[in-house]
Amino acid sequence: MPKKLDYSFPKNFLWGTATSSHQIEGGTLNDWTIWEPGNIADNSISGIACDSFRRFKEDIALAKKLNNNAYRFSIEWSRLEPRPNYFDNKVLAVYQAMIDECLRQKIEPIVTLYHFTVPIWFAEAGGWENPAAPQAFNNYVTYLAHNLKNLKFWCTINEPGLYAFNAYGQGVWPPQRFGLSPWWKALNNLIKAHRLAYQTIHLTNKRCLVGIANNSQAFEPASPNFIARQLSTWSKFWVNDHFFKKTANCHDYIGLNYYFHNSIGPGKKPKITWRNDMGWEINPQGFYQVLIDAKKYNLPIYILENGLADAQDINRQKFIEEHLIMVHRAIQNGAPIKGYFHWSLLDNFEWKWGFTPKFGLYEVDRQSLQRRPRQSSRFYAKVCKNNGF
Ligand code: GCO
Repeated sequence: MPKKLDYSFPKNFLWGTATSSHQIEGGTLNDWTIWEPGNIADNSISGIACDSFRRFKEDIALAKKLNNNAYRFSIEWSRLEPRPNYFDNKVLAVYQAMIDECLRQKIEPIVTLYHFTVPIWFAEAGGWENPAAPQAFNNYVTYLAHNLKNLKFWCTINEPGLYAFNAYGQGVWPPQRFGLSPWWKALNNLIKAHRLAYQTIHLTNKRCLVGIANNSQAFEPASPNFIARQLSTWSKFWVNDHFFKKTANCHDYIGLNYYFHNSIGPGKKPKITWRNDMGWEINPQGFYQVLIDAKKYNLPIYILENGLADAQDINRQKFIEEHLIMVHRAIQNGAPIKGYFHWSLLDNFEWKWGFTPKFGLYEVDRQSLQRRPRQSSRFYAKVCKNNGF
């Protein structure tokens, strides 16, 4: 038995790590594959990534070494449905094998159906702006719901709001459609897509849990100024609550990813003292706010991502400790948090930043693709083993 823990977590708490298909699998052919050349700053396009589509057993074994009892990964829609309405059985068999391998290792698989990448045919037909998009997505979901019979935990869409903002609002991710109208259309179609998917999965699969992973952020007014307070409340609504509100009754759990804290509006911004390698502020206090606020939904809460880019592994252990203290505190204060997934299991393709940011508990050598545990992974493995620290 470990010595008495300072922070012990509820029984059956899920301790996991998270990844996504395009970021780790390698050899994917989707809207990002087409877009990357010429758009990725250091030209480290996704390419072979971590070759995880072939090495998934090795990677699930890494999760096992971390004493994870859960693992979140995603299915690459473009692989499974390379042409409209044509589903590749061989690809299905690989994803089924990933699920089975997790179950065999006593790891609960949590599977995301759409994590930022779409098939080329879908993108060419207008992507998420196309009014037919939710139905096209539902077709893919129907196929999965009929086939993945032993999957309990489904996450339909990763960060719909953030994706719509980056791809359409700001226009910095494919399809780079900048404007209010494309943004609004895409966002509303994602809302419809989740609602349909929720129903579809429940029709065939009675005991499943279905939700999304929302990019939930902390917002604070920069000053007590009226405008700052209004702007902060307004931003919080649009980023954290809008999607959940529009898809009310279509969530069996509240899935959220936490990375960002924002000081909003006019006023003197507090000096940021802790940042990750990408310059993003690290703010565990903000995590607490987000978690306590999610109590209002009266649903179990799963933290489906939280992590940092830290190539030297100087801050990762402290980051995990400080964030888990907030999770613990939120649980003590009534937030029904049931699981924590660290982003990420291994270094991977960080979207428009290429392979430079290192989010992994395991380091991946870009030449040999060999995985090596970072020091902080030993700490996380202990936390998972002891259900606390
Ligand atoms: C996101 C995604 C992940 C990222 C991670 C680190 O939040 O953008 O879910 O794909 O890699 O968040 O930025």
